[in-house]
Amino acid sequence: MSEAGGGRGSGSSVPQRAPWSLVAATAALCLVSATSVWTAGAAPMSREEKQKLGNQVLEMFDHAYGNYMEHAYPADELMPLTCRGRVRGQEPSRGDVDDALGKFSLTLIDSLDTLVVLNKTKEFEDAVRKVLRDVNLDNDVVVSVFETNIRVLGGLLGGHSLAIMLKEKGEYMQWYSDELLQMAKQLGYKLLPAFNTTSGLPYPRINLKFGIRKPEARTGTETDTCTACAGTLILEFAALSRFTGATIFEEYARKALDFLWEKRQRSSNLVGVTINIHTGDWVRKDSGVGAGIDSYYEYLLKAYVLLGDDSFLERFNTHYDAIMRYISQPPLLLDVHIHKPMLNARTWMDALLAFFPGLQVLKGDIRPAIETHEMLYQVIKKHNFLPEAFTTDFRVHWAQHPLRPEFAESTYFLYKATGDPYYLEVGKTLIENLNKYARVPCGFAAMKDVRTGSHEDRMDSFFLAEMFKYLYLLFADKEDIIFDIEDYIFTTEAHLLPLWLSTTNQRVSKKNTTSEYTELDDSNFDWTCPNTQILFPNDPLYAQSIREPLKNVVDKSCPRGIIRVREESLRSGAKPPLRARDFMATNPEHLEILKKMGAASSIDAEDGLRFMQEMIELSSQQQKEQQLPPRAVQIISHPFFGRVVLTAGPAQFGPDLSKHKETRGFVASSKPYNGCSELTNPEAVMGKIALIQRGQCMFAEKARNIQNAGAIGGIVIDDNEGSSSDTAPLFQMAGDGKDTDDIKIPMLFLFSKEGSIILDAIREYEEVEVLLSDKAKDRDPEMENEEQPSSENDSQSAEQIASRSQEIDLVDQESPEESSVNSHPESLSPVDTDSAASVSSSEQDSNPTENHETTSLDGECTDLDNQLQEQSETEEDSNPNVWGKKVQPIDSILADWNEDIEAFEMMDKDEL
Ligand code: DMJ
Repeated sequence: MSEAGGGRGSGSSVPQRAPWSLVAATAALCLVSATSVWTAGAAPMSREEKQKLGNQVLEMFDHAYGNYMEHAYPADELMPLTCRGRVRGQEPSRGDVDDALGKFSLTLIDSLDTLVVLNKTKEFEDAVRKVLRDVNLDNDVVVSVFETNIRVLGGLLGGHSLAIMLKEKGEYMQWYSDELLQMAKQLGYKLLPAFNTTSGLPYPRINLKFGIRKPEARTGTETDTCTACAGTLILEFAALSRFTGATIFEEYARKALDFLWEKRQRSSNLVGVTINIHTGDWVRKDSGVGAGIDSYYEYLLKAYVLLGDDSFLERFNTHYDAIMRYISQPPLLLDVHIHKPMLNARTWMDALLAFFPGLQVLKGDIRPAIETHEMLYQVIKKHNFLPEAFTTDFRVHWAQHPLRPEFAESTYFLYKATGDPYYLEVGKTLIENLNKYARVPCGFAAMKDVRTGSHEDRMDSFFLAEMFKYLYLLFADKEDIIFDIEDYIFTTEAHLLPLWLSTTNQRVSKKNTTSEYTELDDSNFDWTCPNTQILFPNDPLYAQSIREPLKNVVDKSCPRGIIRVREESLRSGAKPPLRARDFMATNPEHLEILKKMGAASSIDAEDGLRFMQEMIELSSQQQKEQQLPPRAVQIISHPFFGRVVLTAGPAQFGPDLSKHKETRGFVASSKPYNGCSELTNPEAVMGKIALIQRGQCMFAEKARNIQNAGAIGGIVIDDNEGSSSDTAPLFQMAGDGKDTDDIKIPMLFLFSKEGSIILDAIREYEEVEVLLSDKAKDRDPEMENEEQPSSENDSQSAEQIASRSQEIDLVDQESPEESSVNSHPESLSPVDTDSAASVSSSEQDSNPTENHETTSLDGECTDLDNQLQEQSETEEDSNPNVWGKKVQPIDSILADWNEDIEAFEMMDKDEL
């Protein structure tokens, strides 16, 4: 029997759908009205093809979920390269990202409702039984309140929502008595102590066993949280209240939202990225729709849809008006300052904002959704995945990609809104890329670097919670799903909550603050629903006509200024503002302009702020440009067939792999293993790629010794046991201070964990062939067809390798105590793993300093673009880098801009 108070017990009938008010209803109409319309731009996709793609999604899900259950469960996540579970405390810490792991079988809980959506009802029933039998929510672990809410509380509630739906259908889950709901309630009470602040904003972390205050809790000293962290609770907390009748959850989540609303910057109606949970002061005053803020906006609109409370819609509309006014620069969405919203705060966008077109569809604002989605798709086509961050001229800024689902989510919603088969083709590309580049024998691995195609030993739970749901639903017809998806709303983690909750247990008082909202200019909503009902049936080419002018936006983009250029002032003949890239410390005119920037008019002040930002960004870019990008070691022999790609550090000597053809060969261990003297086994390494252990002599010396023995390349493997590119910054191997022109073979560096994958493969398969390159090459389908092992066998092999990797004990290997990074004589310098400032050859095509082809959105560069480009090129040519000289004279000016500088610096450190 459920302890759930006034909530809906199992077996009770599903209440009638709530009569939600106009906008939510029209938003829903946006989703359903156009699905049958075909626009002539893309050829329609046949039912057979859609089914085929749907089945492919099912097979991919089985591969991910099956490997998690077989090799990782009950751990929180699967490590798909080493084919084992990620258990917190047993792996090197990855920092904040580990705060999602609470030793509560995260991936299983996050996958529950996906199983039902994918029609795997039997598996769902088994999974629920496992959760009830195995999951413990009382662990002494400090977890993120935000992640625990969206993934675990949301996962349990989504599971409960579909469990009661199935039970009512009368076939499955007949034994179910709200047990998942009881777990959710238990978890809800565990999270409540986090709200014990004067502001009502939650602490960012909590100890599941000890809460916040107790000394054993090891948390509770934090002062800041992100806006999304405090503002993404209402759906789960209100659902928990309404399911159970315990109003406290909804009350706490509402209080946090009310506080954020009060603290919005009143003149711009924007919110910052981080806020002090005690004082309510904005800690970071930059504002966008991506990392740190994203789901705050999402939950305002969805809280209105789920709870039918007008105040949420009014708040959302007020913020949306500000977003469209300041942040939206179609097709881009660029962060600005909350107190100076005409001033961009960044020159790059993060991958999390890819959810925004989907939210715009729910709002009914289709045009900008189509534009931003198209821009994102072109970035994806260039790099196969959306890099974690990319610049306004579409170069990679942060190169990793943890298989995020936001773009698939927006693709699904845009297809629902437009019915344009183009979006089915987009989904097909996503499926192909996942299988081609991320699929490994034991699951799907995150991309460590989209430029090299290298992997990270990581498969986040949101990949199962969201990616497969959205991809499956994209290709599914109504009859392919066993319930009506329109009766549910998706949380930010794509968990499903029933819309009938809007009329159930409405005991929490609503705040009537209508007078606080700003009068909105109706013209901002010209494109909102219900207009789409008229637009699409009348003009089936609507979506295509919006995409058309953007078709070359990424490939042939003009170099963009770092900040919005005041075009009027240029066109009117006024002197363009001084840009950081043009600054010369020796030019008195420039120094005079700088002095003026500190005071004077608001235009001068704006120029000064922009200048400071550019200086900081350019100087960090300069540092990055001196670094070589990471390289890839791709295992191409059976059973890997190119599917495992390891991130490798480059060498400052030997051939540059981005300019030379890749080196392909079988691997062999050198003797002595450290490669520090003439090899005693030249016959073994002759014509092969030699494996050498790091330490005891210079990298260049190792290279010469294996080269003399006839090796065609070398891989240096770190001797620090357990080191991994997941947790340590990659570096490039420096020379020995002498002339290294005699070294003609390529050398790459692998950390110990990546190296052990190769060493274990040798033990298992003897003959292991690899490719050393700047970027992973396409897998060879012919090779795979020659011998097609089942994924089960592959997983088994990978698992065996993983288990044996603990036992490696090679000749000449130092004990871990003897070896330490500091004891190494080799000189090291960091490799740029997170930025594309140093780009691979394919990236250089879009590098403004290298690509002189300039094209605007519709194919031609404007005079303005050319003017700026010419100006910067001329001065750059005549003024080689003298950045050391440039930085000094502006120190005094910097003092005047302290607050903004701090904000910029923090932005640079920002992590998603
Ligand atoms: C998910 O956990 C959620 O979508 C969240 O809102 C932010 N992004 C991750 C996946 O990228």
